[in-house]
Amino acid sequence: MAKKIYFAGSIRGGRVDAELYHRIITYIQRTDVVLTEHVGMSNLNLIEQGLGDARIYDQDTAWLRESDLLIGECTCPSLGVGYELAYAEAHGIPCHIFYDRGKTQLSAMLTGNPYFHIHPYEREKDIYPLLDEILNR
Ligand code: 6K6
Repeated sequence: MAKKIYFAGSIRGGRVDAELYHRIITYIQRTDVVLTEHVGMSNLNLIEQGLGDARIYDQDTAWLRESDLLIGECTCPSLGVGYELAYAEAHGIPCHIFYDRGKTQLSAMLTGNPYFHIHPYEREKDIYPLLDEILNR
């Protein structure tokens, strides 16, 4: 059965990796459901204007609670993604964190927590076989 995946990536923390998020989301969608497809959208500024922050928080925390797995791309630091990771941990949702080791040093609050499955990568192409394993393909 298709799994429900909460994909977490930076929004207000910066959109430098938005196209990468889109490619990862599209890859996951080959077999599974991504609850947070909007994280990879390029026209986010326009869409974001229409939504209140309280609604965003309520919707995202509800999606987190119903998700089977969180997959985060954390190269671009984001307070919201950090919050989502802690929220997912508190609700027992498995979390897989990807980051480009050549571009950033991940927070010790993530690398130091054995709850999180951390996947440093050097090239984007390294991400996809790991996703296959995580998604049991
Ligand atoms: C609607 C469509 C696209 O964007 C919106 C409105 N904004 C948000 N909608 C849904 N989730 C959001 C929005 N802004 C932040 N988030 C959540 O926080 C996402 O799930 C991201 O993983 C994370 C990003 O946090 P920041 O601190 O970088 O914004």
